[in-house]
Amino acid sequence: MNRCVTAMHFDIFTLFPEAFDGPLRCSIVGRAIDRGLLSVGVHNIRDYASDRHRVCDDYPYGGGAGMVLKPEPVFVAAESVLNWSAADGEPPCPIVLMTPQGRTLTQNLVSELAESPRLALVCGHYEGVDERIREHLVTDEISIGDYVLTGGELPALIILDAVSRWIPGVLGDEDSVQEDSFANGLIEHPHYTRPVAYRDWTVPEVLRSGDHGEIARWRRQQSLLRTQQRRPDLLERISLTREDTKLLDAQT
Ligand code: 9D3
Repeated sequence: MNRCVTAMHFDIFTLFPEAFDGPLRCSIVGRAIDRGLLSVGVHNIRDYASDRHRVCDDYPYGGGAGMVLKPEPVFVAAESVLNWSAADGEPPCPIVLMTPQGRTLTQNLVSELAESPRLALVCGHYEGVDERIREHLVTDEISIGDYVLTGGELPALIILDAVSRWIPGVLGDEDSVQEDSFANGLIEHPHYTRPVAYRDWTVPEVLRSGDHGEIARWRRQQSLLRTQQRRPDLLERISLTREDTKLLDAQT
């Protein structure tokens, strides 16, 4: 499957750079940065505004509610950080605009983004961005789902988080990125750890049997059943083996 060959670099363009301070220091992403597998430049769009008050938004032509992100600071920020000019044509890496009108993020799209060694993410934070940013600067527009947020900062962090998992060495176990839910089109089986009995609730016998064939079958069956119950849409998109059909039928 698609995975990138080396470390990755992200450039994030935002009016709220402080939104990235905490998340980039935590957990797996924080460790990936410490280990040099991932590097992130967080760029304040406001630093690239040319007027005295460094204004980045303005009223919409034609009227209406809300403010619109001005083109100039965004173009100047992206062009200087990427060391490129929009007049030259193709940018050196994908420039992704975070917007509710974009393609919905999926694990497939994440794995495609992970093929690029460098990604630029532009976060809007107003009712909209000037259309010329879409037409002449960005190469992709992505939404993280059908709900309304206050800006593109959390969506950018979500893309960074999901893509980071595809960088070799970021996850402890190199195979887990492939094994994960959605990679095989099913949701996960239940997990248990010690103690074997918590209050009155015990761990299923099969998981303690030591019979790895039986355990794999049980887990597959649980994945199939859960997917059927909770995400029938996922089940329709994969082809079940005869064994899968048997496991599903055995339960009903
Ligand atoms: C009235 C039209 N609104 C769109 C639903 C305007 C609007 C509201 C909120 C425009 C931008 C925003 C802020 N959201 C994002 O920038 C955003 C977002 C989101 O709200 N949901 C899912 N994915 C994303 S990516 C960026």
